[in-house]
Amino acid sequence: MKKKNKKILYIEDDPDARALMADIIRHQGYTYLEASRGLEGIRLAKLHKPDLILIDLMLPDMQGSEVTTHLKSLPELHDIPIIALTGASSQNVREYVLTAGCDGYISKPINIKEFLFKLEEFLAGKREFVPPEYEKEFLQRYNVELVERLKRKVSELESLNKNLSRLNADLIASREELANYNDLLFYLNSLANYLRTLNDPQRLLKILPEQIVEGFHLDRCVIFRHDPHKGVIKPCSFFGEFEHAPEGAVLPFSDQLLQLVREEGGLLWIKDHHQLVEESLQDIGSFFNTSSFVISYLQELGRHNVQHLQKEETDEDFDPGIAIDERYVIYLDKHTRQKNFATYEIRIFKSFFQTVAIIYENMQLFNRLKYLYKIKSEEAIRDGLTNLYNYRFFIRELKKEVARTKRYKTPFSLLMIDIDYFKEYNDLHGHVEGDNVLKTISRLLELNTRQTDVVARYGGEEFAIILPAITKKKALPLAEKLRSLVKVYPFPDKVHRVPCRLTISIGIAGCPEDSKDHVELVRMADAALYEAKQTGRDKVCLYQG
Ligand code: GH3
Ligand code: MG
Ligand code: MG
Repeated sequence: MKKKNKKILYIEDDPDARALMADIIRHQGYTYLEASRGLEGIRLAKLHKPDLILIDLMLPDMQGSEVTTHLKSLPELHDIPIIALTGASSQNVREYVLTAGCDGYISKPINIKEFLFKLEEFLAGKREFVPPEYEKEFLQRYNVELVERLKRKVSELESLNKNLSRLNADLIASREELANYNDLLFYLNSLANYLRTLNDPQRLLKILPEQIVEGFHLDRCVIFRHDPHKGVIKPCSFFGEFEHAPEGAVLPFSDQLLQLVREEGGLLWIKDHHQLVEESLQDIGSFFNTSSFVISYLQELGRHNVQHLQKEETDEDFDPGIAIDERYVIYLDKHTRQKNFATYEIRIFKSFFQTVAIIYENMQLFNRLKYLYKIKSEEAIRDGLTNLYNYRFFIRELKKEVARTKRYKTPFSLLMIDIDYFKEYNDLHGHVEGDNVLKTISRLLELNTRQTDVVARYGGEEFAIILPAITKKKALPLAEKLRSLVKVYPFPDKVHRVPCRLTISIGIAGCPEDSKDHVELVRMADAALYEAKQTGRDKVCLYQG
């Protein structure tokens, strides 16, 4: 092997000595490596695997002998010759370096010629003679080192193993948690779907506590109605085991507590008594005999969603106040099970209650819409003054009746009614009194006909009545009855201070007798009415074709 391929590592803390050695060794064509500390020397030896190591006995961090013993204990470096550079050549030093595992030593100060000669010898494989007793001692040191290393390895492995078992336990726990989480999510989803099918908000609040307690494995759930003016909450629905019956309980709920809940986004989780800083919270905790519970404010959770909506989708006139007008507080705990909530459960509750808030809001809006729709559709078919059916509805019903007659051959009659000399009454008593007469006559007509008859205000002081399943002939006595009822009715007469008498005239046409066309029928009943007017009023006339 060529010299220049040989690597020599020098471990020495004295920079001058290193500089000198660098010169000598490089000059000979060897590759020179150097370290100023023991640990650095070990690192370089492992990294470069030199052909020979020169070591000083006194190093700042370790003894040269310790470095040597360590290097010799590593199988991959075991065969590298290590030569100690000693300041003295006494027997003690010689014994010292050889028992440390050195393969030889060179005394300092060095004689370059002699040094190079020895270097060549050591590189060529020569080793200092080690007396058996030294070797025995070295082997003992070496064994001690080995045992130490083994111990260290074992303890490293042990701690690694401990970490692994901890990791494994964590994994099992998170697997269980994940399974629970999954179960809860599944339950939550089906419960939310079920709640969506209800359309009564009060029913939703009534069944919610039981569903929550059973599904989420809790002890108790109470829904309170919040009265912000009095600063109290009162139970309106609950389920679970209670030490004090919640009915009739009135618990405080201060503005500060509401603020706390608001800051937490609508759901406050009290983990232990340290958190019971607020007086209302202390009272709630002592009522339920627990210091670990959850309070959720339905309106806050709902508002949270509405605000979100408001920003993105609605105009400025949108009033989130209409969403939930009742304020509800949901309380839950699992105190008697001696268990605390897990963070994932709280997250699930929050998203669940948000869903409940949305469902609750939607139900309220839906019911309001239904109510408005009912009012509006009634309004659309009723006359504003008399509350009788209006002209539009009358025509629709008339068409239907005509169609029914055509199909089932069932007859019906149509009455056209007009108040006699109503203009005079109006002129004498004024429009307000005239309106009252219209209302009174409307009631008389309504009360004295059947539920299935359609009594409508045709316009002005004219009325129309559809009498299903009644022939023209049978309609006559009924019309006569209506006429006489009006005739005897004492309408107010403020001018003469005596009851005023008013009369009506009625014209009757029959379907299918007179016509099977609704426009024709109206015209015919009108013609009969005209005849009644012409022949003296306060009369009933049948259409005569
Ligand atoms: P006739 O016996 O020929 O029917 O005489 P009349 O005065 O009843 O008939 P006319 O058609 O001349 O007048 C109808 C009057 O009904 C005119 C109007 O003052 C009155 N009228 C119509 N609609 C209303 C209403 O909604 N309120 C009031 N107060 N009066 C009404
Ligand atoms: Mg009239
Ligand atoms: Mg008229």
